[in-house]
Amino acid sequence: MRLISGIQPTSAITLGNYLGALKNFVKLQDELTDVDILVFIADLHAITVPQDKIALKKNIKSLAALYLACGLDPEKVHIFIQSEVPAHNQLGWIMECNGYIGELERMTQFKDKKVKQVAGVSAGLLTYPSLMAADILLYDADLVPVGLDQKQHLELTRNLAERFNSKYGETFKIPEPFIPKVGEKIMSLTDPTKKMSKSDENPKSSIFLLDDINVIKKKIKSAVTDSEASIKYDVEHKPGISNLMTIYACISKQSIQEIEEKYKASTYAEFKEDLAEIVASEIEPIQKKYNALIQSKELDIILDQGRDYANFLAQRKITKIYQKIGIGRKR
Ligand code: ATP
Ligand code: LTN
Repeated sequence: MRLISGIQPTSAITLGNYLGALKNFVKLQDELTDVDILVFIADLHAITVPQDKIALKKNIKSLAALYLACGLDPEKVHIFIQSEVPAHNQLGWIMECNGYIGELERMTQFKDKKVKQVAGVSAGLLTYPSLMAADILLYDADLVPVGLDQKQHLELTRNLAERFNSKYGETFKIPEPFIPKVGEKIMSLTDPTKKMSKSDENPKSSIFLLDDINVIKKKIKSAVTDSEASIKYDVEHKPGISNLMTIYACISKQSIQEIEEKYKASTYAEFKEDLAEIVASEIEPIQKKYNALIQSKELDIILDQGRDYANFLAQRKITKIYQKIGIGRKR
């Protein structure tokens, strides 16, 4: 069985990325036996929107260190940088030729991001899901742990794989998404009807794993809630407190019912005070490990090994795919 996932190095990662994706990579690594796990840094995806080259370089390295600091074990997981495995681009092109503009235009993320591009919408922003399909299909992955916002891209990946298989014969495994039951969509702290996102213009909306611990606590204490002041889970009518309860549940591993019971006589301020401590105690050790790793040589060694392993698998697969399609000379 094989598992693959990636995160874009578009900025420092948020608590949403951590609870919706990264924490689950670690959980699956610890729970599953006999599984080959690949986790990569999706730098080719990051450039679908403008990036500052110095910041991008820094974010790539920083994400690699965060993967390890959050608990990915290089003995169990192959960590690599997407752009260091050229077969992603090679299969990405084939997937572009196998997909339709109409289905790409229907992607919610494309529609949301398109309107924010002041300097023009890149063709890559539209074809991004074809590259994402390539990332997954190249490795015949069975399972792809992601947050809810990526579900649609996973469905497209499955469609592209099935379409290719019926056109050229059995080639790709059809992957399954793995979306957590709690934490699949952590919401913004300033507008709990919107997803917490790395690229939100308001820094108070998102908790970044590398934020100063006191800043993290302040952001939680000033998170938007309703005026009713009862700690009850009700996404429709009380999205702010429900989001904070989800964060609490993900980290403490208590159920929403247990949290409701525990805080039935408490104020929002008391609940937020406890949540701030819980989040801080989750993030503080991550930051300590991160600070030790970011300057170490270990990081480069791990990324070199990950690149070599990924290239070995990916090269073998792309050769077969070229043969199936009839491009090149090799038969
Ligand atoms: P950007 O704002 O640059 O689009 P992002 O915060 O949406 O970034 P991605 O790199 O697109 O982050 O996502 C990495 C992983 O984190 C994906 O699996 C995605 O589903 C998950 N994820 C992102 N935001 C959240 C969130 N708010 N809650 C849960 N999971 C999330
Ligand atoms: N599109 C994803 C990142 C990503 C990914 C992948 C996730 C790129 N390729 C392959 C899982 C598998 C996002 O979070 N924006």
